Amino acid sequence: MPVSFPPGFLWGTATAAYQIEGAAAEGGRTPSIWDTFSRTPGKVENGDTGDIAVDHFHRRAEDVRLMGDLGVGAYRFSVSWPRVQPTGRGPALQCGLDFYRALVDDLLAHGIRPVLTLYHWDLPQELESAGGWPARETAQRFAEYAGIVADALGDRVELWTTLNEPWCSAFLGYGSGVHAPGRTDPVAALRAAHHLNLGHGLAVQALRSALPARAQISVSLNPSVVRAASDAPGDHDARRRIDALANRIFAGPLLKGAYPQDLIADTASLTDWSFVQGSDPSVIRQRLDWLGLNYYAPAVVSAPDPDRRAGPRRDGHAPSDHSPWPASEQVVFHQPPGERTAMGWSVDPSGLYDLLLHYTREAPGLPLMITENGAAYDDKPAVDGTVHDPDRIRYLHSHLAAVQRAIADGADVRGYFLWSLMDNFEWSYGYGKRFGAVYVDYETQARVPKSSAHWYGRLARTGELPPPVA
Ligand code: IFM
Repeated sequence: MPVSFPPGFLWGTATAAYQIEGAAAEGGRTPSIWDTFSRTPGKVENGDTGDIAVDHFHRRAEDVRLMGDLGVGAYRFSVSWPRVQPTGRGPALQCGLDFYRALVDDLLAHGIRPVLTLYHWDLPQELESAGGWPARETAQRFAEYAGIVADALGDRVELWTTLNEPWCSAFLGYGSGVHAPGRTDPVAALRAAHHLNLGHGLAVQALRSALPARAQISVSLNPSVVRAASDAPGDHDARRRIDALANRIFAGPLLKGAYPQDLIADTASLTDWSFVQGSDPSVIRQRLDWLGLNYYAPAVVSAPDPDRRAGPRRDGHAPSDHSPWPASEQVVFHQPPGERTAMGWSVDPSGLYDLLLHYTREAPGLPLMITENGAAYDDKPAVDGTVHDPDRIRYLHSHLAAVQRAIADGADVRGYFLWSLMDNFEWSYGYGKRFGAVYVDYETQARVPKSSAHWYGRLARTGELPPPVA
């Protein structure tokens, strides 16, 4: 029997600044690495950029009203670092902070709890030019920025998350190069992972000293649920290697205060890890109030294939000649049979169940929040203008049923955030992939709630999982 979701469970939607805001040059905002990357020919499909995106910067009030009408109880958004601290150092830009204050005030007026992400991939370009995440200094800069945002919004935001999906920042940004800044250097990727971890730890310290005691602080990871293709020892070892690079490189220092020994051994031909300095592990391991987990699909791997020339890439991420897996480039990734989304990602809710139970064991007593889950489909308006997305409803229903099973089996899950509130800029895929519960007509910027938005709103209002039909 499915259990009910616990009282107080947060039903939210999620977005990120660069994917929705637009207004790229307004109010003193300077370019982030994603502005530079997306304006570089060939980096993003169709030459799309976030210059206008879905114009949320100007349509903030309308978008909050939309969420209010749907009945969601929480909204996870990110702050654009170059909008509030253009060069990534020094004083804040008040008009940037004013935008987020107004957003939070609108949310609170509609009874929607704001959940603030400090970093969803838009590093100020000036900091990248000074070395980016492979440089230690960037971690210090991130902590300074965290303090600025905390001072400005700490009186009205209770739920905070430092980084979103640091794996993508490090390994897609500096390894395979399919994300900004587009570098393809495996050692830079490992250094970036460490400095993201360090930046998280320093930022938590800055937040704790600036925020009231009621503030709750977290980080949002995108752990890979990695499965071995068979019981062969080589496939199990491939699983271990990818698990270390995808998951334990973050969970190890964040939750246990140490990098896994097998990760250090696997990458020894590339680096001696001397960029990890004396007290870094204890700085990284800060007390968290909850852990954010983003889940889309599992990965299936088998033993390295020495004949592979180009490195294998993570399923669903844009193709690259460079692997995001330092020293494990030849591990083979498989596409399991069965249903897929428009990203080519398999639909497998059992992965979400496994993830929640895994972190229940790994971090006993730490509440979990699903800070992203959702699916892209090729949604199109019908002649009457309505948008029906039964595949997305089925996806959401099956994944939420998996959450219920995980709760029944002991996972302390406190909330769920549908990715995404509305269609938006899907990174190197541009506007070609639609993840939204709300359809956006990119010509007119009109918003049309899809049938999944109404379905999800009903769930958010009642707390009861409706049948998987509109
Ligand atoms: O759109 C992204 C989001 O920015 C981070 N998590 C995955 C989503 C879908 O790819």
